[in-house]
Amino acid sequence: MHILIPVLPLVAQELVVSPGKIQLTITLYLFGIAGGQLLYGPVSDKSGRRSTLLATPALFVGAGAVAGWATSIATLVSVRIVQAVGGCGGLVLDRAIVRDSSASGEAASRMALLTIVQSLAPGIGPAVGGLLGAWPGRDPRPIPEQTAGDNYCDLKGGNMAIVEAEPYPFHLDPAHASLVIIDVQRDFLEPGDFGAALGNDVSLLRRTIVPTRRLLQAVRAAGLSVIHTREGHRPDLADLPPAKKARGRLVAGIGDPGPMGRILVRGEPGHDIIPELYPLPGEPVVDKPGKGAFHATDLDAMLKNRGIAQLIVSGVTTEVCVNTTVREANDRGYECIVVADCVGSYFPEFEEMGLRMIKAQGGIFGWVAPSEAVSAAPPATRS
Ligand code: C5J
Repeated sequence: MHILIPVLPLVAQELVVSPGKIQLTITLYLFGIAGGQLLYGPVSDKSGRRSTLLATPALFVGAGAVAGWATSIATLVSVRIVQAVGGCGGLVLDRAIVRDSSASGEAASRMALLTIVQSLAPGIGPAVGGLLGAWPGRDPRPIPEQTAGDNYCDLKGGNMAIVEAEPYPFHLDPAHASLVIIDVQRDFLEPGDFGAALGNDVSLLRRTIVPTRRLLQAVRAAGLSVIHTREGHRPDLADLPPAKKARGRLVAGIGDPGPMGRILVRGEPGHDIIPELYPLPGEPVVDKPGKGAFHATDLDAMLKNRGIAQLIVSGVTTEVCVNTTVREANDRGYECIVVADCVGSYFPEFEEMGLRMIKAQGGIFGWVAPSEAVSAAPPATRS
């Protein structure tokens, strides 16, 4: 168990889960150990102590191997419980063997010796885990340093940078640019929530999480402002147009009870931003009742007050709120660069067309570029 402790943040990053979820791999492991203790007494009474003791390492190692390849938190936690049940065989059975085979005066000292030996593993486990985590090829440095390279410093220095974009290179002015992350809300992205309940494949949106985290970190480190938006309505639904409420003829639509509270209602868990991309204190969150982030919000004033003229746009969904916002921004005179791998749609064909519509006709609404090209943009004036 303890070998995992130093690398938990890396595992959380790889599986794109919150610190709270990744720590279940420890808590539920301990529950597995507790449950296993109840199991092995009766089993070994029937099948023999030694044969049961020899079978448990197989369970431990097998589950450990599967854990190493797990690609989702659900798989990782499940196999960790199995691993714990395997691992606790030794804890119960070796004590039972000592008790069965010791003369009455000897048992206590032999058990104490066992406890000493068994304490060594948890003692050295975190150190081993730390070493493995820092093994060459498993670089634990923060993401922006890995992805942005030398050029990143130029962006940080506030120099104009050239982003390789379509339909042609975009001159990014970090001093007057802001990252706008559209509607990465639990109602849209969480498995089992509103978007999924409508029959959508949320993994198509969730694939944007890792690149957006990288972009977010690079942009924050470079000192650009970050603005988050959330689509949703007042709890009394006074700002929900009846036409929007009626649209789709949904059994459970906006304002109705959903898997994470009332659907798209402010203050409800599902309305909030996913933990992986949660705003830092001080980063503005714009609550918008419409698809576009400018409609009925103070976003325009906020941008103008900060002297922002360029928007780096990410979020969901590409063809709905991202596209609507980019068009609104374009009409208000902002230059938008949409980050292709950081926007997502439930419909791959709309994703593609949504991006093509932005960059068509010489960039009729703006530019499109991959996140790497934005965070590692070289300076415009390199000697
Ligand atoms: C939708 C959004 N698709 N944020 N909202 O209803 O794109």
